[in-house]
Amino acid sequence: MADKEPIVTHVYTADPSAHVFNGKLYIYPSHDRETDIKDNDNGDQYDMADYHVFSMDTVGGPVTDHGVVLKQEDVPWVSKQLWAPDAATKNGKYYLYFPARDKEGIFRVGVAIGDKPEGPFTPEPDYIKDSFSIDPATFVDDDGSAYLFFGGIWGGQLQCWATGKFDKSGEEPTTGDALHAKVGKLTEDMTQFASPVTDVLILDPDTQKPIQAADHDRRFFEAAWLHKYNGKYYFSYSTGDTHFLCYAIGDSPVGPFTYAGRILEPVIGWTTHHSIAEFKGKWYLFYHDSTLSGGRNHLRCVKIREIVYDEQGRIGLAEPQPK
Ligand code: FUB
Repeated sequence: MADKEPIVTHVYTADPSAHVFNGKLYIYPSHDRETDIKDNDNGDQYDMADYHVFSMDTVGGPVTDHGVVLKQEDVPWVSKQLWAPDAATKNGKYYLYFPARDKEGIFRVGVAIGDKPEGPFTPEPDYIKDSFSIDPATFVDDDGSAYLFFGGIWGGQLQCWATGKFDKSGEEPTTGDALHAKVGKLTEDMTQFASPVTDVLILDPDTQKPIQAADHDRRFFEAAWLHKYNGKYYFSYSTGDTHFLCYAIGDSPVGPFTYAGRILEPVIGWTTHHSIAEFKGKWYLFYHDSTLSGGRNHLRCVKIREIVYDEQGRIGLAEPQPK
């Protein structure tokens, strides 16, 4: 089975967040770039400085690169590292959510606003109050309620917020409950949290207790994503150091979710990060690997695979993943 081709090869892309706006498929990825920074567990090599938006009318058809829609120097609070973004629409506006380090080196989440899905986007002057860590992912439910999921451990600093205040010596626990992703409801204008953020609980289907910290094959690491299928809410995520994309199913957008399985086995490159969306009656997994750069972790490329659901609502790949 041949591997999938990258959707574009003229730039490196990663962390694809896909949405259908006005009948067109839009992808909001990270824009990877060359750097001399050596790979480390802090992720310093992911030194991105701007975002492009891509769109297409059909999966597998031509892809339009809408160019740079937001750049680091235009965001007053940012010092570096524009990591995985996402986008949402409400009230006729489009919102680009993005994580970056503030001037003190602490990851925060910002929002930039535009009139069109392809941008450009004008950043709010400061980050979202009380935001922290990385990988924002939005979900707007059928009733118009909007949520922002986020969090990532190790370089993403989630472990530094165990007490509610930033502590740079914080470490991932080795026993007890795993660290949880976070979710907050957004205000009507989409620019702030409407209430304090809460934990995204992923329960073990056998014990109905939270997945444990030592369970690296199933615990949340980064790359939160929420989608809805057949009235159920699907929370999917990366397990990081074990390199799986997993998912859990719940009855509410804010959880709890019960662990349901793996979507994707490890890809070439250290990170794995995805989104899931329906387009023209089919469901797709948007993901990345490092094949375009010959395996360099920080130079990745976005790919697309069809997914299918079985009668129990379990996710499978439409075609098997090559070994
Ligand atoms: O692209 C930088 C970081 O790598 C993302 O924020 C993580 O999810 C991982 O893909």
